[in-house]
Amino acid sequence: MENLIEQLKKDGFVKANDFGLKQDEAIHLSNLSNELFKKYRTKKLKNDKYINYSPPFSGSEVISRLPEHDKRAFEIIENILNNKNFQKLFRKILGANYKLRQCSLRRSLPGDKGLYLHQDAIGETNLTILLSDNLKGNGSTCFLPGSHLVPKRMKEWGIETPPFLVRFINFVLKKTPGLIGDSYIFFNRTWHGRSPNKFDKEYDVILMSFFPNSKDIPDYDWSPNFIKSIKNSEFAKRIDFRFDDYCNKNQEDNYAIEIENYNSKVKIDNFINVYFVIYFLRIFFAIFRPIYRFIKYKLVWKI
Ligand SMILES: O=C(O)CCC(=O)C(=O)O
Ligand SMILES: [Fe+2]
Repeated sequence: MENLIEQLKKDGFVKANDFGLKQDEAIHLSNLSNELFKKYRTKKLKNDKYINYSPPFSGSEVISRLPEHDKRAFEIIENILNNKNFQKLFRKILGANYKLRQCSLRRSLPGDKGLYLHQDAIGETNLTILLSDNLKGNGSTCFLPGSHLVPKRMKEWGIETPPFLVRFINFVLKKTPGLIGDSYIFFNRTWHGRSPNKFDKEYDVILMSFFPNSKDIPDYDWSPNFIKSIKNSEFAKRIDFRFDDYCNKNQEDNYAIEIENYNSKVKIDNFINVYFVIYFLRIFFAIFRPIYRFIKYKLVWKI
């Protein structure tokens, strides 16, 4: 466990298998994923305010609020949330009152060109579970190891990187290969995207996003019927974002927020790659952003 945390703190992501997920449970989730995507595609399930389906876009397809769709899926996720290893790890990185915001299915489709390199919300930390065997890491979340410790955010530099450009720095990015049921944890501050899917096959994962308890967790709704049906569960406790005076006075220290405070340093084995990427992207954008703007300006004036 300590090694795992050390590696997570060094690289910003880590493969983390032992959260008690059994093989038959992983297979159930994988079959369920196939079933749900098929049903949504053919519009046999209604798409209301709480049960969202995002049709294929940029090579991937998403179903939100997975546990609302299937009782067994809820029980499997509930078991993970109750797993002692899981709880110990998440307490250590997010503080005892960590919250769960989202739990979605993401499918990478054949021909997926990949997702741009980016960072997400402050404090956000993901658990991702593979629902397909994917030893090559095709269409898998990929990372620039150690980049969570870079003081500035990509947005401040304006260097969030589209897939065509990611190709040039591919050799320093790490994919997330594995077998069905394997899982990874990552800080969403780590520069990440999705690798292209070059095979004629879909690759599914569950993405669960956690936050340290704070009043700044972006809002998220679960349907009232679902909330009623899961009373007193660990899941219910973790999706309850109510933030009271007690919490306000007893803000927990946690690593996911610490790394936002610019005090950490990229560790030596990641240093060269991280700073190579930063300079490559900053120079690229410095040269091409003005050209792009110029072309756009010219076009606008012609019209
Ligand atoms: O589709 C993916 O693998 C990337 C997902 C992602 O960017 C995220 O969960 O924050
Ligand atoms: Fe992301």
